[in-house]
Amino acid sequence: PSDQQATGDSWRKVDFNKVYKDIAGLLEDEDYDDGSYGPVFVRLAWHASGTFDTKTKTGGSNGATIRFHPEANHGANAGLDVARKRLEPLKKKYPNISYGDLYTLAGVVAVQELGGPTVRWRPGRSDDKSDQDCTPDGRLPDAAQGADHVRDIFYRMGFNDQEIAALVGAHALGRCHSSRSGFEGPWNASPTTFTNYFYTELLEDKWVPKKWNGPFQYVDKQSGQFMMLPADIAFKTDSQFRKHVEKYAADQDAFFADFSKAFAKLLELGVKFPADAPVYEFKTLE
Ligand code: DDH
Repeated sequence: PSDQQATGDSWRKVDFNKVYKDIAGLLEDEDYDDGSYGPVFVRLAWHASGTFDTKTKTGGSNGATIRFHPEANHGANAGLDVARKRLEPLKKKYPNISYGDLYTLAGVVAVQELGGPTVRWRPGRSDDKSDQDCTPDGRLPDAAQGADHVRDIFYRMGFNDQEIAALVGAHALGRCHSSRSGFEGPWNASPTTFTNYFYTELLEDKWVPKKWNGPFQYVDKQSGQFMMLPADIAFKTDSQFRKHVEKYAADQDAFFADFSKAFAKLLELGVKFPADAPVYEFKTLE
């Protein structure tokens, strides 16, 4: 599936409003997870981009190296083949779109169509032809660790504490799969709607260690239905992160505005866009 590359100016031939609609058409599937591929599309866009390193200027969504072994098989990327396979027919339909543009646009479509903010997005990423620029393992966060590790990882990408706290609000969406990360469960009761519930659940529920044979994680004491990763709990225990968490829990509009900016920045890390690349603000479908 990864044999075709779109490079150079080929994106100019693509009608991205059509691609947006076609991606939106791939979101719903009652037989998959909670009924939507949206959450795993958001995770694909994030993992394709979050490998960026400000010092060496390597990684990021340009090149779409996440398609290639060994990066595709890094532990953090387990399960993302599901999202790539779901999007592959659109690469066939629009051969001039690069994988890097397709994967990042899928994240934007999912955020918007699941009820989140509009996210500014630009085309112009080029596909690598081989695995030579795959990033080393370990550039994405390890969920078993705490605030220091989370800062190391996201400062390397060029984010500050406020932006990190805004980005992790994406954990309103989707769930953990024991078959992928080892962790299990959704963060809240509406995993296919983009909300500020990551923050409200984090602050309002009592989180206790889950009793099971799997990796150490938290479960809400009251219902036992929802989960938090050790790295999620760091946003409550670390006072600098918590400041932002409290704001986003109290003010969904502030969260949406800050998430939109930080997510757009994430998807563009390390990408050199042509000077005349248009900036899209897609209209959410009805
Ligand atoms: Fe995440 N995330 N993430 N995450 N993430 C997982 C699922 C999802 C961490 C670990 C995990 C972000 C930050 C962090 C989404 C979006 C984002 C899973 C479970 C783990 C583990 C995977 C599985 O088993 O299927 C850690 C650690 C961090 C951190 O340290 C901050 C960010 C920044 C985003 C983002 O999009 C901006 C989404 C969406 C999911 C749900 C995927 C799904 O299939 O459902």
